[in-house]
Amino acid sequence: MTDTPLITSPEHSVEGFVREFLRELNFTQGTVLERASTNDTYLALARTVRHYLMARWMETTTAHYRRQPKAVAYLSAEFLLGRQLDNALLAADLEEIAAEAMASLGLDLDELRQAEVEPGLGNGGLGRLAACFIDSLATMSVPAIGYGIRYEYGIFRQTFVDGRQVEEPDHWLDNGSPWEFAHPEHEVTVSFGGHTEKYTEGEGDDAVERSRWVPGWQVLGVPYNYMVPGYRNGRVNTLRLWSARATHAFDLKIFNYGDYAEAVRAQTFAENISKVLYPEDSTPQGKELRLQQQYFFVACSLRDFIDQLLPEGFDLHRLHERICFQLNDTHPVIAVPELMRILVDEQGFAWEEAWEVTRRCFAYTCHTLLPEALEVWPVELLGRLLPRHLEIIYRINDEFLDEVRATYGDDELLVRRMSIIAEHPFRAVRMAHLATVAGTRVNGVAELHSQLLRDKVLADFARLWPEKFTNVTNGVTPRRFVRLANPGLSALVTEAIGDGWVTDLDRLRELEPFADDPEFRRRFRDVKAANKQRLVELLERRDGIEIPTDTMLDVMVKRLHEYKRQTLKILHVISLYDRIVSGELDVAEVVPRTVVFGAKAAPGYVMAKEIIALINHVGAVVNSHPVASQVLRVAFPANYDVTVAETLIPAADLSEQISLAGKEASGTGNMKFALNGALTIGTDDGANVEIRQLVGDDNFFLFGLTEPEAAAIAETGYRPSAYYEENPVLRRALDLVARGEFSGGDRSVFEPVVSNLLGEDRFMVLADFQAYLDAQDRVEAAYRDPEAWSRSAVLNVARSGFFSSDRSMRDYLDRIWHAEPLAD
Ligand code: GPK
Repeated sequence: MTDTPLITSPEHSVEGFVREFLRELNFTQGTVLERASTNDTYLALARTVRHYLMARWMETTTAHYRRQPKAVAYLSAEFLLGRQLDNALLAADLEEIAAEAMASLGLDLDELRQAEVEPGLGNGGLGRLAACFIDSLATMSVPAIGYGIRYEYGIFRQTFVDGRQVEEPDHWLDNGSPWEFAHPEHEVTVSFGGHTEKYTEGEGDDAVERSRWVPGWQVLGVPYNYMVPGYRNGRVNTLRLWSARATHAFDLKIFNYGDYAEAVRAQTFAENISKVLYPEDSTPQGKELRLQQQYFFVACSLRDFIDQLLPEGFDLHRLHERICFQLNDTHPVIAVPELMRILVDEQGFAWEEAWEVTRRCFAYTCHTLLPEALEVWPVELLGRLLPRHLEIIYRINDEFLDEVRATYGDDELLVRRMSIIAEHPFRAVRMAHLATVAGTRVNGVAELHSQLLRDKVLADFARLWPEKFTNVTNGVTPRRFVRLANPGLSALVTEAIGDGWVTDLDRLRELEPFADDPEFRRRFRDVKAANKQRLVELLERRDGIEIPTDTMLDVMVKRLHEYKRQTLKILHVISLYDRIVSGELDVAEVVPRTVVFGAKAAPGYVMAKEIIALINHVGAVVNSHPVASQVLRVAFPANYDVTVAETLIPAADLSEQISLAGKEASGTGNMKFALNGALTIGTDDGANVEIRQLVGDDNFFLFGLTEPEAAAIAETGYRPSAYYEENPVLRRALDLVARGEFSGGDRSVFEPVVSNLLGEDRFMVLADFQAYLDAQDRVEAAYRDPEAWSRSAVLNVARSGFFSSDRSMRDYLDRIWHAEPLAD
């Protein structure tokens, strides 16, 4: 590589910023200030900020290439980034300069921020975690690259019609996407279909049987690069998302036959691969296009890493010294046979040699405990789409099962349980097994989750390879979720302990003494009140929802899933309503509260959508009841996303983390709330366990069955109707729903929800109902004492530094990647 002179950044001043901005407006947007639309202005602003990061980006990329340190490639089908402008301004230390510069031109920075459409390239926790991780890696100067898919349509936009979820396409690219850089010159060809052929290589004693893939069709992957700026550390890493295009040869050939329509159809077919994000969270549908997406992006990414990021002539026997490919759940696991194929078929490695390298290059993170969330691909489908990969998987499995038999003897039941290939109900590839066999490490995402992986979900594997299994508790980036989302709290904390916490979140501990300082607590409450005001304004502006400013803000935001138990929360609301309306509770005795829900349901998840409708219908009745609405309000803003989270979480008093114990792998929303000074009401599940240990029992409202208790009940046979029969409060709440109180008297509307709870209740809502109500009584009592409550809230902030994704990254670096930050 020759020494090219690096560009210099624009001048770090208001004048410099204004100059660059106007240049962008004129030269790139082709307009002038007087005639510019908000979108023109936003785009010019975004590009201006981008220019300040550009030199750092080029320097970082060049340094990685020149120095070839061990790097991390985070392979993830989802990156739920959230808006980019704010984060870029923060990273480049331009917040004040940009605000002043815009003001000097008569523009409002805040208003321009609102013009950004967030890239919703993920479903929920898993995708947002990936975004937090790449932020931390950049901030910690770790050589890392994120690889994923540039979906043309991200997670659907949710609207409500008669309280029911309706999905609309997410046109996030329509107004232009100033944060991406397309590199068509680095396109990669990806093959699919066709068949394999056996052939003999060499002669006589040296002859080896080999297999080669004769693909049936191909598409191109075009990389789009995104900056991943570190927080004021002069580093900018890269996120590379792949977009599918038709191959030139393919359509040319058809064009030559004169079938224009067919050629265009072929193009559409190819481009469909990166068209839309599948909106299922924890419930994969096994669709062919989804497997195409998975193979498409990992094939592009491996090719890219080998061809673009390694020096020419690099000896791939040493690949593991340069890279760890982290598999974010099973979605990218087809990368394992793909690397084997590259090494064996393309590079001529012996099988054993290739396997040795491959198994050292991958590590696997599991994000679930639900059996239905573990991906399997029908052998028929995988063999049709990727015939060579299926052969490779079979061979990996054969050798693996030999090892199992060698270790345990001919225990065929065990062999069948562990096999990468499931036989029933149809022959299918178990991607979690493949990942576990191939990975150097397998990790869960919270202590309890990792324990349950070892003891239950992957117990056979943990017995065979105990050293493979480890835990890395999730984390969240303090830049986005405290510093940006909660400027009031950030300023207060910085005034108290300095600003080191932004990159060293453990330093929040230094706040502990301030919990006993009445003046600090008063200011903390002022911040909370201001954040509530900000939320009130957002909901009014965005949704036309009116909520009071001065009530306890009780928030449950997360994907709608039965195991997360939004039904338990709404039953609590119903019960409160019932007791108020019946006169059992006097409004004067009730702590006024506003319950806010935010949740998208997978479009095909019928029960989840019924629960959304129930929440909305209950909300409508409660909010319009003259007495109940004095102390109880329900708000369910549609289309909960990262942007809403950033205003909602800092305003919350109470964080609802009420999954059935043993079902939520970790949770990350729970961490964001604690860090922003909400108290948690939660079960002994996921990372709640660690949150409670850290913040202390007195500052956390624990309730409900433990995992072993729930497992024991399931074992002996759970009878939800028994709870209904024995508990009059529960009975009244459920009867209200059944009688049509929230459906205009129509008993049929919510009958499926009610009968599911009474008949099956897979996640034991009824078993935990009373414990939850009791815990809510404790919440009320605690909230009545503002001094004690705010003391607890401050302690939650002070003791949650562990949940920084910077700490998660250190754990991955030490336990899994064996890589380190690249010194200047
Ligand atoms: C887990 F299996 C999955 C999935 O498909 N999507 C998803 O967001 C979540 N997750 C877990 O449900 C959370 O408990 C966890 O905090 C998050 O992944 C990140 O690990």
